[in-house]
Amino acid sequence: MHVLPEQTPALIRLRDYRAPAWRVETVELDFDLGIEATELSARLLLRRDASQNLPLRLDGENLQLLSIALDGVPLPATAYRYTGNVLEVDGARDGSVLETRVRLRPAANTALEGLYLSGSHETGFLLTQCEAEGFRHITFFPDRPDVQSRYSVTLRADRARFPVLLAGGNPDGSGELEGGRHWARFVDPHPKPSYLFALVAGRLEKIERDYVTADGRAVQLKIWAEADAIGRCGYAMDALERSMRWDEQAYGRNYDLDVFHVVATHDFNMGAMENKGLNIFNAKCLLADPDSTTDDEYRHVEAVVAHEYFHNWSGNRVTCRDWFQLSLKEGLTVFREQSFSADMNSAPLKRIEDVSLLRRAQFPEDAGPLAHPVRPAQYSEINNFYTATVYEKGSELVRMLAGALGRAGFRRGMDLYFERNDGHAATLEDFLGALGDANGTDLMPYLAWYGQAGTPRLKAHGRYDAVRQEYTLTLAQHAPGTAGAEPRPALPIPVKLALFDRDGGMLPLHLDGQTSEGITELVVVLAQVEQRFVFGNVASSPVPSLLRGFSAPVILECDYTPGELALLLGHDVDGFNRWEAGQQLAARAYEDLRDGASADALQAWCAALALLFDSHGIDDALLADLLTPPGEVELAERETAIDPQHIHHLRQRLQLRLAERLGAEALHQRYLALAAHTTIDMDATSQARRRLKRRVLELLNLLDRARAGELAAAQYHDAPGMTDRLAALTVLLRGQAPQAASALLDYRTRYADNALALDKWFAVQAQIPDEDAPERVLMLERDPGFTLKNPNRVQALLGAFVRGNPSGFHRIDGAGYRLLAERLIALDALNPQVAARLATAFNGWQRLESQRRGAARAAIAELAGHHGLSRNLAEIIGGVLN
Ligand code: 0A1
Ligand code: ZN
Repeated sequence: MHVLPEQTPALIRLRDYRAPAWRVETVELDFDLGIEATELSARLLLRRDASQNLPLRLDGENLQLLSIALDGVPLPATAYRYTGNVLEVDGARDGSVLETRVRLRPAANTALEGLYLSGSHETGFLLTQCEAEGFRHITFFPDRPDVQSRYSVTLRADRARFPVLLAGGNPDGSGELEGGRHWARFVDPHPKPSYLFALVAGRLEKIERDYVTADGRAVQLKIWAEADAIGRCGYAMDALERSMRWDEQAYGRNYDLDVFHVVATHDFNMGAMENKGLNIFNAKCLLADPDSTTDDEYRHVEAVVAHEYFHNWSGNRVTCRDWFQLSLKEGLTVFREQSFSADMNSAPLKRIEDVSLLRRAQFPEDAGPLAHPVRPAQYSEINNFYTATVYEKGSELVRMLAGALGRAGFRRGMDLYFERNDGHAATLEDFLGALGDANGTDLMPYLAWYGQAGTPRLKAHGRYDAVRQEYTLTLAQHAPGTAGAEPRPALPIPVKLALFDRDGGMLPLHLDGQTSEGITELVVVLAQVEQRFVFGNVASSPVPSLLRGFSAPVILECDYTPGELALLLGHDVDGFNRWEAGQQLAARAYEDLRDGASADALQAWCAALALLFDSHGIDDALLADLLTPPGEVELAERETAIDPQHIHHLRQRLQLRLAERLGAEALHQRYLALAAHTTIDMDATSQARRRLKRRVLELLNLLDRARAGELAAAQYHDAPGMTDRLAALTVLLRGQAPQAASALLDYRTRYADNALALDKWFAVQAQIPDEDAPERVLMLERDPGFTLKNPNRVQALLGAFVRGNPSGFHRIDGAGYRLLAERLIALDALNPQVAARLATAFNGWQRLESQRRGAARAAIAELAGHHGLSRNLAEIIGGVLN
């Protein structure tokens, strides 16, 4: 039968949604596994929607069809048609059984979607990735999340080559076959969408733990990894157990199968995947040991383990009706993970980390041509919509809803959401409806947040009337990109606030004449374009602390003086807002340096931090963050014609001014004091010390390279773990220290066989912000450890260069742009998903100053003209060019 070439991709639109004409009640899959070729039979029990008179159409992506039968009768070629994407079958009825057999080529699958090989032919293992539309690369199926089916999966393979056979669901028998082969069966009692199907087969080791759920189910937790990695799975196991307990306590959610499998692979396009009962993790989000994992990475492992586990309810038991609702599971699950991590670690530090990520990744996305609503209205390639907007902004929207309902109200709402939608494919309306209904309130006004792109601006202006002892706060919202466009509805914007007197004390709040004794913090909701809030009994002109805890994902514009920001930086008891005041002040100090007009903010920033540096009353980790100005990407958001090299230099000067104010001697002494406590421990105090030690060393490195170089060289060699080692290496490289070369060489040799540690060796060099960055990347590409076939390695070198090194990537001659464009073509032929994600680094080129803009446009236009780009890359490049 003839396979037609792929057709021009059409746009899929939310408004075109139709319920499926055909569903699948049960699926029986039978795999004969092999690395070069795998064959599988699928038996689907079909259900027809009588109200739609449509022929049976199944998705199937370039499958080699070996046989096909309907209700036990082999079909003649005239009874079906296969275009290469869609299989149309004549004669199917409600209750029909369709049987197909196909052959797959796992070893040739470099896109890592569907069934593929991780590692080498000799020692690697087979696994699947089905979200979003990978199942159609495995078999013919209505591959959409609103088709939920019960799965029974049988795996057969050579026992020596594939001793471990896993699929989602509960184990349902295993045994020997002839010729050294064996089989195993898994049955999943919970109907699920096809994107949650998974299998794994190969030589893997495991660690196990018994777990009993709060509702009394005995569960075996098993984490699987290759032999050289199994020793690094213990931390993930602990994190899994903590996640399971937390979900029982915080949401009353229990695990619902007898086994929970987790598998680590080095070949994965994303962070991890929540397949029912068989989570698959990118090794970098699962493996952890002190020698190769930094503190930040430890926290990331804990967060991703929790995220995937939490999906079992927010995603699996209640799934999405269609991919436009992706944030229903992702935004909600990110929020659940953020709450968990805040409970496990320091809540303000977690908030700082999450808001930093939002600003670094999501705000620029939302401000450029790739901007899209949390619920997009259309897409060409769904894999391009696993974005910071859907995940991170989506989580902020859930946070606002949770804030509006309060802790108990949110829990009530979530209980109702799970109860109503268990086993169903839901929409964002179902979510808001359940939260509102459980609390007798209407949350539908928040739906507007899901439908519009762009970061809203919130203008705040305060006026104090000394005679009436009144403080009037005027809040106004402004939606971005609205010039000439239809006016958008006002969004509900919850603003958590407090008022401080000029000594840094919190004032009691009497809003609009209501007396609420003892209240010093409250939430006002701006529901109109502009609103005034009047506070009475205010004894002196206050300083407002607004959007505390970042209560809404907006850009706040408030006419603070540097002194007022310094006051908040010194006194705000909300750890997040204290940091935020410091960030605002640092950004103003940056502008002082850039414009040369005033030095008020610069002085205020340095003076406030010098006080905090000496005060000792503050957490080391928070102090480290306070001593760090906004990153280059965030600073660029404030510019009109962006010159990333200029921004880099200004930010360096800003930090130098801070370092000078603190003084080399004080920095050195602080470093020594912190270094005296060096341990390998993972408790919060030890992590906080390492974080501050790193920051202090970086600041000293700006002032006195020789001294910092000596300290860093010693720290590198004596480091008890990766956090200290990598920090020292970074300082040596940034300071161009004479000891840098030997440390790099030592690292390369020490970690030659540790892929995750080696990734950091590539990344740290790709991020050196000097003129030679593009040439350094070319040199590193020639290292035998580099390959375009491994997404983590691509991320480590090319990703770190284009995202983590703005001044290097944006070199004025356009060398960085050309390098990226060339690599994208090569990468696209191997792995379109990874290519498309990397290509988003071109986002925002329109706002570059003219010379760079021209060079970027030329590189992107040439790429756009390239023949045969994948749909993934074409959609991003097309979008970026607009
Ligand atoms: N649902 C996963 C993310 C994910 C999406 C697509 C993938 O395909 C390669 C893999 C993972 C999560 O949010 O964890
Ligand atoms: Zn997720």
